[in-house]
Amino acid sequence: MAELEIIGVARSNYVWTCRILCEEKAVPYTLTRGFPQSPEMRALHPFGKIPVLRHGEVVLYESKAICTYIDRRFPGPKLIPEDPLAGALVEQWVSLVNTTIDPVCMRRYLYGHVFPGTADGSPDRARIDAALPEVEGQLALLARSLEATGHLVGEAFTLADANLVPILYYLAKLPEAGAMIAASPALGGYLARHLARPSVAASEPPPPRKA
Ligand SMILES: N[C@@H](CCC(=O)N[C@@H](CS)C(=O)NCC(=O)O)C(=O)O
Repeated sequence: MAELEIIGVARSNYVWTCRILCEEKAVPYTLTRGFPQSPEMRALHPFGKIPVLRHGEVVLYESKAICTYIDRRFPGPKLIPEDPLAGALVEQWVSLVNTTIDPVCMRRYLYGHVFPGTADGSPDRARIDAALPEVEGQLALLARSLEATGHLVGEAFTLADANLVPILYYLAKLPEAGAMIAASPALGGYLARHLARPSVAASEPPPPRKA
């Protein structure tokens, strides 16, 4: 059978989600290094983004599409439930996180810390402070949604959780969002439990190298 490749870098939250899917379903895969906007990624993805999946003749981009392919193509636990409502709720959460929560919490807030673009490399306070009220509101929504079962959809781990956990992992490392997560038993407990999940632990990105 053709080798399945996830192309990107381990630190991308979207790459991590795809790797969690492979681990959950015990699909052998290779993580092939590909940097966003490199000539290699531009040849594979119309906007040069990561991740891209390659599996024989199949080349796919967009993490949601990649995860759907892995879920349907391989045996093992279903990460997108077949039940119509549960499946739709997974779609709902993946869409909401990717189109609304990631742009605020990752691209605006987290990037203000890790890719600030300031002259001395210090955090971009204006950008961070402008994003914080929305970050707080979004984390509160997630906390309320996780309170009942400890999962975004139903009682089991789904693609919705595989998509959210990498984002919370990175947010928890930052001072303001980290304090919000630590202060919320629903969010803090959810993150701790899921980081201990074998599929998540096995694919956790390596720590950044010290300069
Ligand atoms: N909607 C895309 C988002 C992918 C994405 O934004 N990936 C980031 C890395 S986490 C990236 O490639 N950024 C580089 C860029 O946008 O130029 C997906 O779900 O795959």
